[in-house]
Amino acid sequence: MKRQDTLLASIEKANLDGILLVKDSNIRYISGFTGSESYVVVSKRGKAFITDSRYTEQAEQECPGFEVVRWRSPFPELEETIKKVCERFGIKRLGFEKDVVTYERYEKFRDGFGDDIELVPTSGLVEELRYVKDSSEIECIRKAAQIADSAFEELLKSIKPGITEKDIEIELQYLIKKKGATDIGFPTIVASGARGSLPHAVPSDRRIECGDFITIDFGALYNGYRSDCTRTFAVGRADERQRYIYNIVKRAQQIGIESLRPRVCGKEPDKNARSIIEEAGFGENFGHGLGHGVGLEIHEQPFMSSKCDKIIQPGNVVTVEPGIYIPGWGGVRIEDTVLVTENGPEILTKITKDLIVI
Ligand SMILES: [Mn+2]
Repeated sequence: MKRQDTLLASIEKANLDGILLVKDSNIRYISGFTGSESYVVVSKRGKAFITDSRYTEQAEQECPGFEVVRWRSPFPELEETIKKVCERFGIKRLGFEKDVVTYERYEKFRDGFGDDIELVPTSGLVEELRYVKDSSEIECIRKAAQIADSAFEELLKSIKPGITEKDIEIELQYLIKKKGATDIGFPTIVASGARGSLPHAVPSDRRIECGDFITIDFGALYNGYRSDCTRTFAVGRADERQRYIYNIVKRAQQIGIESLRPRVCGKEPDKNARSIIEEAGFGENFGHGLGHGVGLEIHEQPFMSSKCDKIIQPGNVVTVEPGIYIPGWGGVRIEDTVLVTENGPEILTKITKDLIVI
């Protein structure tokens, strides 16, 4: 209820009579609905959950306080259904999420609603509320992180020269689900040997060789919430250059985490971690931002790059994930999911960052 009340306050502040939500994660946050392809209208006068026959029963169970309105044959079409809801709730100025409503969908709404309802583009009204996690959300992320940690530790036992990156991906997915996750948190990245220079490598048929570095970026989904963790480790042995570069990234990651304190600007941790990598001469090999928020989505606010203007707050859950990527050689990335507390950062993904050699 508190979330809905806070949203109502934001709507009023934006001088709107109501808001139409179409983004699944925002709908879930506000209504509790775990499905997809549905629409929510929130206003002072009422709250409607608009969906078709696939989801009406589920919505009635999951969304107390919402009037469930069915559309699609034999019921009226979507535009007409939403229009009627707005008329009943006295909505003349209706906000919509401009970053997710396609132009085609906007045209259909505009033409279907006519002159009586003004469509007003909005940005981040619900995301702004999701930015600071409450204790129930933090517990879900914590649980997701625990499951993923445990799965990774078990996965290591089965990695040996000769198996492929895809074998690793499949085994990790199996372990994450077996240990109680709803699903994996996002498509797993497995990058071995020279492929390690690809920050977002899709697992391939490449076979693991002795002396490889392997980077695995993985997470679990638990009750709608995600964890995100990356480790780079060696198979059989690690040479001097591998250890040297690993330790630079490890140091940068540590500095990034230590910088993650309430009331600092989100660009600060990026700057501090990046300076370690730059001073070591690898600035050009670290092309992405330091990290991002994690929650109902795998990538959400705050996006911690050099351009971030968000202020870090207790209750933010973010990743810290510097990397060094060298074409032809490979790469290293180390990532944790970190909770910001009043007392400083708390690391939720707890796998060791001492170089693992299996
Ligand atoms: Mn990440």
